[in-house]
Amino acid sequence: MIKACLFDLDGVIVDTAKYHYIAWKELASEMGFEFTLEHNERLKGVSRMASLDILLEIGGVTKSTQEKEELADRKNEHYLSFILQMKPDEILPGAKEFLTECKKNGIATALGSASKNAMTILERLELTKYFDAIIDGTNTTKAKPDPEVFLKGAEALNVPASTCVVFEDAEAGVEAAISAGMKCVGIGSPSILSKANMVVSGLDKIKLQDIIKLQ
Ligand code: B16
Ligand code: MG
Repeated sequence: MIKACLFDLDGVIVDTAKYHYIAWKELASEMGFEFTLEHNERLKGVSRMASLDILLEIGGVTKSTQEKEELADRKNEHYLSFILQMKPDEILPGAKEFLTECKKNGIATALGSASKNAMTILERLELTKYFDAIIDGTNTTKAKPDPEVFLKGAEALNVPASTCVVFEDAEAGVEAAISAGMKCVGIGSPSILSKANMVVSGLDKIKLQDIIKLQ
């Protein structure tokens, strides 16, 4: 029986990818190269420092560890200037309703995000109270596709991994869910998320009853 739903943040609950994109693009421009929307796809679900490594590889640029830390901090300050302006109307369609359905039906909920800004984002969206556990970039050490973030979520909710369903928009996140021994609903394109048990375009396209069938 399904006992818990674990949600990725960016791409499932809210579209912060557009803000990450503007901030990374600005950094690339300062270093003298172009960063495109296609490049941005490679950064979805990837941690901040791993994203910076990909950005530097795209630009063919080498930096010292200290320079990389400064660049990551600068990118985050720019990103935060957008995040701090966010309002609850930026919650993706169906997300709040799905979380409410979970609560009504006694299904536990956890956030499983790579972001170190997850708490700030949830607060801006007024969604913190909908999650029984929050696992994010501040309390994980291994990036998706490692299952750590979701296994920690199941542990915090005190439920077996086999009773959890993960909602993910990134391929690495789907792989993390499957390695954790959980079911996975992909949010996005079926061709990219082919390893998920089912794929929908958004949380507004799925009902809690649909995921019970995944068992
Ligand atoms: P931060 P998710 C991920 O969030 C984003 O998809 C990814 O683009 C970002 O680099 C990562 O968080 C780290 O974010 O810089 O805020 O720590 O999809 O795992 O919710
Ligand atoms: Mg995501």
